[in-house]
Amino acid sequence: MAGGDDLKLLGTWPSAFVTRVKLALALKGLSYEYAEEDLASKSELLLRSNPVHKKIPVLIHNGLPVCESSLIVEYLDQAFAGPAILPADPYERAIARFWAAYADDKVLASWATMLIRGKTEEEKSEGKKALFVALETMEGALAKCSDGEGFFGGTNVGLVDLALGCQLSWLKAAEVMSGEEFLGGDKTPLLAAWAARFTELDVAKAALPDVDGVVEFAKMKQAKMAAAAAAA
Ligand SMILES: N[C@@H](CCC(=O)N[C@@H](CS)C(=O)NCC(=O)O)C(=O)O
Repeated sequence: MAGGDDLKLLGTWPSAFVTRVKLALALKGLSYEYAEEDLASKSELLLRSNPVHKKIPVLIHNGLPVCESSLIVEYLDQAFAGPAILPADPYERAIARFWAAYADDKVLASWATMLIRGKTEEEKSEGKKALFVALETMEGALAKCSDGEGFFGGTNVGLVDLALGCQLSWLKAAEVMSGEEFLGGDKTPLLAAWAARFTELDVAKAALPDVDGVVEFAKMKQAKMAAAAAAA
């Protein structure tokens, strides 16, 4: 880390958004202090650092807070040396941002609906269907972006790899909980190989949450939602 740089990350362990930032920090070889937040009782530091959304992750760099996981990743890429996360070429940069946003808006939103946000069985089932569609679309994006290399960023892990890679424990948990295969089969063979490759990276081993832990967390969220619905 550059001399005198003080980095602190506010997060929660299961959050894919936090995992994305942890991956970027690991990729850049940066050491940082990590503070686990209790979202039921947010710390003064979190409320002061992200007064608008009051959400994690927040990265605090030398006392200055940066909010929103994708913006934090871009900030880290610009503020620190190390492997580039965004492409240098403006057009490729725009394409990478497009697919990273798609990974959030379609992939993440779909498994979240299926596992923790969907209120009815119908909503959950719609989430599952949308997840298959979104992953098939990402399969096409991988074929185009990787140019025959191993990652969305080509030979290197880039913005889209982080955006989808941070979701891998949740996608595995979705497979465990539903008995469906989301990554693999004849629809997403490239994506399945990419996921295996990504999971083997040291940065992924250091940052991805434990799948069993995520399954337990999702079940706990589902039980809470069911109890709230029964009480309503
Ligand atoms: N768009 C945000 C989403 C962050 C987010 O949704 N964080 C959730 C946890 S995964 C949170 O802090 N929720 C607390 C709340 O909504 O009060 C990002 O990319 O950082």
